Amino acid sequence: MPEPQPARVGTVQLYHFWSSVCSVRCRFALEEKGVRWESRYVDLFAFDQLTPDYLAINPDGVVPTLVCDGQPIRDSVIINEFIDQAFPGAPLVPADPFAAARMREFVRSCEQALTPIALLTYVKYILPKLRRRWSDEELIRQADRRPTRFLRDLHSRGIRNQIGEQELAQAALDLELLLDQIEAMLADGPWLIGPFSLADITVAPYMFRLDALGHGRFWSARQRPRVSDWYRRLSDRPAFQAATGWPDESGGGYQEVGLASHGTA
Ligand SMILES: N[C@@H](CCC(=O)N[C@@H](CS)C(=O)NCC(=O)O)C(=O)O
Repeated sequence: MPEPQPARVGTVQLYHFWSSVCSVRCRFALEEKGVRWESRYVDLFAFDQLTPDYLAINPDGVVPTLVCDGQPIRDSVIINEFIDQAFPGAPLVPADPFAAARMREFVRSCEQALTPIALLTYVKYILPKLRRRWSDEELIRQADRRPTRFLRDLHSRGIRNQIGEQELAQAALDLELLLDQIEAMLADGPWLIGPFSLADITVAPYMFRLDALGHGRFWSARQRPRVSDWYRRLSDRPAFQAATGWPDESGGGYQEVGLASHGTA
């Protein structure tokens, strides 16, 4: 039986936004596989994600979307599995089916952790950035246009200052539990599951985001030392640097609202 060949793919475009954790996740996978891709920048602070053209390829009005040979693929986790299967290069899913299953379990935990990440990010970064660009009336109007209930609710409550301290504290706690899980997983090896995989790639943008939001204190040589060491090795990878280093094309970056990545290790 001949070895299965990776699918033949021609043009690759990624619709993405510089700081979106789900976009970073896909840029990281593309860079790890050495895929040549073209950027289609979707400025979330200009509501590009809600234009008819973009909604035609992503009806949820979210980034990222990968368009490969003219076919859209949506959802960062699905996109990354596609990237791994469709392109040559080091595999990002463990060959052992048990390890692959554990990897997907962990990836699912990361998908669930998008809610606490989004809550913290919204209050500390997204809302302050949006308020520098738009009036509250306009933001309320745009919140109602979000196709998904989750984003409609997040933006509608956020703009009305209804995301309270207790909810944010719970979000931080949920993320600390994820970090505890990572600390435990790293007892078995240098990467989360077997060789470097989509498990490491999937959670990496959350680490970068937590660091940018000032939560780098969640890990250190004393607190969660294995997380600290793993994140240092993760951030040394050229693909991680390319993925997280995409510039804020409309300017300002995290610094605009008093935040910055401190490169905590
Ligand atoms: N499950 C989706 C979630 C995508 C998502 O929520 N993307 C956010 C940025 S990380 C977004 O586009 N938000 C648009 C908005 O807030 O209007 C995925 O993994 O791709």
